[in-house]
Amino acid sequence: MTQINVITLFPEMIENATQYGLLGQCLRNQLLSVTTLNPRTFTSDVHKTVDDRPFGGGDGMVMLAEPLKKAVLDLRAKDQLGRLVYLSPQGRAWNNQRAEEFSKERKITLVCGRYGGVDQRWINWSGAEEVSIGDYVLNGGELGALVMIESLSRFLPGALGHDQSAHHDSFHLGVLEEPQFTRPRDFEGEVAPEILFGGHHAKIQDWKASVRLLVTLAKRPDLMTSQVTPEQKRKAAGIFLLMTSAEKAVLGLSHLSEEEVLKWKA
Ligand code: 6GU
Repeated sequence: MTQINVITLFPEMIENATQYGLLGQCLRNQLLSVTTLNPRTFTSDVHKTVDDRPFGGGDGMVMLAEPLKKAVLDLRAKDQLGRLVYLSPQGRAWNNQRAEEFSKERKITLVCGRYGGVDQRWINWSGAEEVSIGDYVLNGGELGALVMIESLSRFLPGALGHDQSAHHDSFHLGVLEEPQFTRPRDFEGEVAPEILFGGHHAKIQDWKASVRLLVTLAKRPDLMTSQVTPEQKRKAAGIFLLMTSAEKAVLGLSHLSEEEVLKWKA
């Protein structure tokens, strides 16, 4: 079982948001345990102060080092600390590969800042590694912690249904997933791709692999990795060149030019 501790001034944000869907199932099935600690419970003054004005002035408040230090020491004393992370926009970027790496840890502690961040000396003292979930500013680390927890939970053995695996997900293979279709066959005049109804399992799998490459080329060419072989590219190009404009449209490939795909034929 993976143990994740979250140090946060808003424990309900973590406790509530982890109850749903596959993540909620991971918790109920004890693949994962998430506990919260509130730095406010580690204060000693009557006002339970957790922040103060920044030295030298500036916007916002800064979280005090002491309550965060006490929270970390409390976990360490119980041998529950594990890999220590501070969530901030200054951190190293999170991605699916790091989610898989973190899923192998037995214990993780995520520290959420609020206000204008935490006293730098707490970061220095704790040796926490900093993680960012993207290039935008959040009001606190809680949503980042939830993103980390949910994305790493997908890599826990038994987290996803049988036959499913985070290793088949987008990003893991360096390509996006193919579009999905279900009933009805015709929706608002758009018809699901014919090949999906033919019952040729191997042909369908081949076609899907090509569509994934085409979708990646169309939407996220930056993701295209060298893992994709020239043979796979040639196959995908061949399929694209035979598609009708209705088929391209239903797959979201209308804006992919033949010119671009032809480079794969060379
Ligand atoms: Cl992980 N935390 C905070 N507070 N802001 C962020 C972030 C994390 N990632 C991007 N911005």
